[in-house]
Amino acid sequence: MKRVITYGTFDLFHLGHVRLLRRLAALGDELVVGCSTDEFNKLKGKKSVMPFEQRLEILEACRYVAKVIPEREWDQKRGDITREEISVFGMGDDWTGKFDDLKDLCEVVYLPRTEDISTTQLRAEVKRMAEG
Ligand code: C2G
Repeated sequence: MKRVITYGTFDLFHLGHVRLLRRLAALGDELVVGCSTDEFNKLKGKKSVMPFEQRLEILEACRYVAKVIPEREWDQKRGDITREEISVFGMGDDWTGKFDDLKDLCEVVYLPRTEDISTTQLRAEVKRMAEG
């Protein structure tokens, strides 16, 4: 059983998230996602539109995701990889190089981001539409 893991906020779940999860899931048999808690997002300097519980439920409903765990801190990845028996750690390539320290535990891959879509862009678009 080849297991893959990734981490993120996944706010306003969109096509970029879907395409990343689909590609990561294709690298193994099961994909585990570490979903950033609201408290951890504060540490990341992020405030999500959707609270953790909603982002968690949406990820659990995604066909490419076998399991969702909370991401509470930067340093939990090594323990997660060991406990979940992970073979591949993957992220979008805006993180290229940032997690290479995990290479002693598992394969580390960075996949191209999906162009022209992001939570930030969606928020701005909704705001523009709401203002008419
Ligand atoms: N992503 C993507 N294409 C987009 C937008 C996002 O491939 N158009 C990817 C990002 O590269 C990331 C994942 O989707 O791998 C989740 O993105 P975010 O929710 O923005 O996650 P982030 O805030 O980068 O948190 O410990 C790692 C952090 O928790 C990552």
